[in-house]
Amino acid sequence: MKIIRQINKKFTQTVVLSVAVFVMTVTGALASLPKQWQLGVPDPVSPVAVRIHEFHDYLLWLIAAISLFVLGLMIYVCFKFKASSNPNPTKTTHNTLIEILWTAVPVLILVVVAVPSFKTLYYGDRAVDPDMTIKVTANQWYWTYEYPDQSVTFDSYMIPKEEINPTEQTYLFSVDNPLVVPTGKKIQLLITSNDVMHSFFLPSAVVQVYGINGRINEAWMQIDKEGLLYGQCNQICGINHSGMPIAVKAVSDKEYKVWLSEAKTKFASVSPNFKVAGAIENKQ
Ligand SMILES: [Cu+2]
Repeated sequence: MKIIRQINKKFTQTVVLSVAVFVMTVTGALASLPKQWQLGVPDPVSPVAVRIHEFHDYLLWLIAAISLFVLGLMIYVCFKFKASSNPNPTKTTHNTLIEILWTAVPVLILVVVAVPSFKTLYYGDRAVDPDMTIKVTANQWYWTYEYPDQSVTFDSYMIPKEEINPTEQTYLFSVDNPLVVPTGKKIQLLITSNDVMHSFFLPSAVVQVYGINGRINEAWMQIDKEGLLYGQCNQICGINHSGMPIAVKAVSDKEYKVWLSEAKTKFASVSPNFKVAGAIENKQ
C-alpha cells in the first residue's frame, strides 16, 4: 500500500508539474526552459545567437549535401566495381585529375566554412559601443552579478529543492536573484571567477564564456524580447556544479529602471575595495 501511495503521489506531482510547465510554456513565461522531446536548440534571443543559428543552418545544408554526395559515390562504386561485374580487375593506381579535385574541393569547402565562421566569431567576441556593462563572477557555488556603472552587486543562488514553488519555479533552474537586464540594450559581459573555472552559459543568447580566476573574459548580448532565460554553469567545477543555474530576466527599459532603483536599496552594501580605500583615507 505504501508503495502504491508513493507512486500515486509521484504521479500527481508529475502531472501538476507538467501542467504547470505546459501553461508557462504556452504563455511564454519560461521561453528558454528545455522541453520534453524538444528538437533543436533554444530560440535565439540576441543578434549573436541569430547569426550563430544562421551559420548552424548553413552548415547543416552543407554537410547534408556532402554526406549525400559521398553516399551516392559509395553506392555507385559498390555496384560498378563489384567483383562479379569485373572478372579482370583494373590495375589503375593514379588519376591526376581526380587527385587534384579531391585536394582542391575540400580546400574550397573549408574556405566557404571558414569565412562566415570567423565573421560570426569576431561579431560575438567583443561588444562594440556597449550600452552597459555587467561583471559576472563565478563562485563555488553561486554567481555574483555586478553593475559597475550603477554600483549594484548581488549574489544569485539556486533555490533548493525543498523551497521550490512548482507553479512558478523549476528546480535546478530557478534562482533567488536573477540577473535583470533591459531589452534591446547592448550589454558587455565581463566574466571571471573567484575560485575554480566555471562557465557562464546562456544557450538562448549563445553566450558561453569561461570564468577563470585572475582573468577577465568578455562576451556580449542584447536580449530583444522580454522573458526569463535560463542557463547553467557547464564547466564541471566541483561537487555542486549542478547547483549553479543562471537566470536572466529581460524586462522593458522602464521596468529595468524601477528594478535598478529598488536593487540599489535591496543590495546596498559597501564593496570591500571601498572599505580598504576608506580605511587608508581615514588613516591619512
Ligand atoms: Cu561551475
